[in-house]
Amino acid sequence: MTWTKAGVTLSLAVLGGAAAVQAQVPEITIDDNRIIEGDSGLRSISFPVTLSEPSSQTITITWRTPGTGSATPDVDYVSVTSGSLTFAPLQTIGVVSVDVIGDTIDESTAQTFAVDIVSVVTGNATLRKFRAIGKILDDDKNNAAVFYFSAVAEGASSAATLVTNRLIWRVPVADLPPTRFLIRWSEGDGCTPPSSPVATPPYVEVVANLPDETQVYPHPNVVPGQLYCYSIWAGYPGYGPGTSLTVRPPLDFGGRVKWVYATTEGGLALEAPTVGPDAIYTVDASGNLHALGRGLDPSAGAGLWPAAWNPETLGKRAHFRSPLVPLSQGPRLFVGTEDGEVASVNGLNGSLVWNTLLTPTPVAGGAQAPLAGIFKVFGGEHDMLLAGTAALSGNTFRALDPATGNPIDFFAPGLGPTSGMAVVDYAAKPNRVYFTSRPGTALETLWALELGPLNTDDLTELWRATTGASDSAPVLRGGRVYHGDNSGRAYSVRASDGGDVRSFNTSDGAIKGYLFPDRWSTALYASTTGRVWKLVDGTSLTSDWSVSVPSPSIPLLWSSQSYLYVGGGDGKLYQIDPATGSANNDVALPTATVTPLGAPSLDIGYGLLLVPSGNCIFAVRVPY
Ligand SMILES: [Ca+2]
Ligand SMILES: [Ca+2]
Ligand SMILES: [Ca+2]
Repeated sequence: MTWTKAGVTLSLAVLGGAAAVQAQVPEITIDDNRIIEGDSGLRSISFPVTLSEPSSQTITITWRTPGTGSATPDVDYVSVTSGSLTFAPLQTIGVVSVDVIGDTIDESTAQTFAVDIVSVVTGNATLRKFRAIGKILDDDKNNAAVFYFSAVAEGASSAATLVTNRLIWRVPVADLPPTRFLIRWSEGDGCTPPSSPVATPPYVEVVANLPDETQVYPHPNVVPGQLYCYSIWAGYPGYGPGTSLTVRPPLDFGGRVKWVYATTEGGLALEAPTVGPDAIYTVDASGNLHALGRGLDPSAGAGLWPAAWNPETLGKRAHFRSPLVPLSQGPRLFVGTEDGEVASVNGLNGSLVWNTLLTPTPVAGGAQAPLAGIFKVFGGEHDMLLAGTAALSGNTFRALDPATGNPIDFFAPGLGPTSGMAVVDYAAKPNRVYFTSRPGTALETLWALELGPLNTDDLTELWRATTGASDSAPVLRGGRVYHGDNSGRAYSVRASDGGDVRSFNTSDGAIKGYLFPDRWSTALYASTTGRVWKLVDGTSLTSDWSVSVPSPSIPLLWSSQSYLYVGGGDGKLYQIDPATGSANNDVALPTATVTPLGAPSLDIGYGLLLVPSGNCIFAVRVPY
C-alpha cells in the first residue's frame, strides 16, 4: 500500500508467509540509493528499510531528512521533518521515499543528502544502521567526456542483408556520470565524423538509466561494406568534447567475418588479443585494457564489453603481448607496461588489484618484457610471475608473487635488456625458465635458470649461451629451446645444458616475436621482413619452405585444422598450407583503408581467429 502525506510518499511492501516469529529483537537497517535528477518536477527516490528478524509486534519508526549532505534541502530535494513507517507483524521490508527536485543547472559536485531513522515509536526493535545516503546524479553536465567509445559491426549473412553497428561507450567516473549522450553520424566512403553537437539528422539521443555502466546503442539497418563515421558527445544541455570513430560493417565473406570491434582508443595500435574463459582481452597504445565478449553473435554479447567491465587505464602501452591470463589465479590478468610497471587486474571488472614498478625502468619508448608465469595448479613447483627489465644497464630478471606483486627473487649477472616473454619448463625438476636478451655486460643472450626446489625461491643460473641479440621470445619443444634473433637467424639449443647449438639464417631481417612450434612434428614457423618460413629440426635446423608475404605478422598454427595463419601488411589474412607453403586463400578485411594486420589469436571454442588491424579486431571464422 502507499499513501501520501504532506508531499511525502510512504510505501510498504508486505511480505506474507508463515515465517516463524523469532524471539530476538529485530535490528533495523536503512539502505542507500541514487537517482538521476531530471530537469523539472519531482522524482521519487526510495530507501529500503529492513528488519533483521520478523516480529510478532507492529513496529513503527519515525524518520526525517536532517539536512546533512551537499544537496540543498527544498532546492534539490523536498525535506521531510516527520515521516513514519509501520511494519505489520511478520513484515520485514518497508520503503521510505523522498522527492528529488529536477533542474537544468550544471551542479559540479555529487549531491548527497541523509535520511535518518529517528526513533522506534511502537514495538521492540533496535537500530543497526540508522542513516541512508541519497545521491542525486546530476544530468546537466556541460563538460563531460566519453571514454572507450567503440563499435561492434555484425557480419552479414549476405550482402543484401542490413545489419547493426552496436556502439559501446563508458563513462568511468561512477559518482559524476553524464547521463545523456548525443550520437551523430555520416556514411559512405570518404565520410567524416560530424564535428558539432547539434541535433541535426541523422542523430540519436541516449539517456542512460545506469549511467556508470557500459552503454550500448544498436544502430540498426546499416549497409554491409559501407563506411560509417560516428561522433558522440556527453552532457546536457551543453556538451563536452566529442569523440569519433569509423567502422565498416563486413561484407559477406561467405559468413567468415562474424564481427568487427573498432575503438577510438590508442590510435592504430591494438595488440593481438588474449582469450580468457570470461572474455577476450587486448591492450591499446595508450594503455587501456579492453575486454570483449566471446562468441559469434554481437546481439548475444560477442565483441561487446561485459556490462560490469570498467577498464583500468594502465597509462602506458603494454608491449607485444596482451595480458597474461593464467586461468589459475581466479579471474586475474597480468600485464607489463613500457614504463616498467607490472599490474594485476581483475578480469571480471577491470579494476586494479596491485601494481609494482620493476627497476631499472626501461629506456623511453623501450619495451618492458611481457610477463611469464609458473603456477602450482598446472603442476609447477611455484606460483611466480617472471619478467626481465629492459633498461640500458643494470638489468634484472625477477620473480614476483602473483597474489601481491611483491618481489620474491631476482637475477642480475650483467644482463642486457630483455624484451621477449620467458618460457617456463614444467617438465624439468627443479622447474626452469628460459629467456633471451640483447648482449649487456655479459655477452650471452640465451639464459636458463633453475627456480629452486619446491618452496624455496632461488633463481639460479643453469647455463647461458651466446646466440644472437634477440627481442623475440624463446619457445620450448621436445627438450630444445628455440628462438630467433634480430639478424634473422633461428636457433635450436639443447635445454638440459645449452649445448648442441644449431642455427639457420633466413637473411631476411629480424625474426618476429617467436618461432611457432608444431607440437606434433619437428616443424617451426617464423616470420621475417617479407617471408614466412617453415623450419625443421632433425639433426640440423633447416628450411623446408618459405613464402613471400608482405610484412607478415607472427604466424599462428592451428594444429587441429592443419593451417597456418598470418596477418599481412597488405591488410589480407593468409591461410597457408603447412605442407607446401601455398596460400590457399586470402581475404582483405574491410578496414577503411588498407591497414596492416597483426598476429592472429585463436578462440578455439568458437573456431574464430581474432585479428588486430589498426583500431580494429576482426573475428574471422576459419578455416576458409
Ligand atoms: Ca537536470
Ligand atoms: Ca539539483
Ligand atoms: Ca542539475
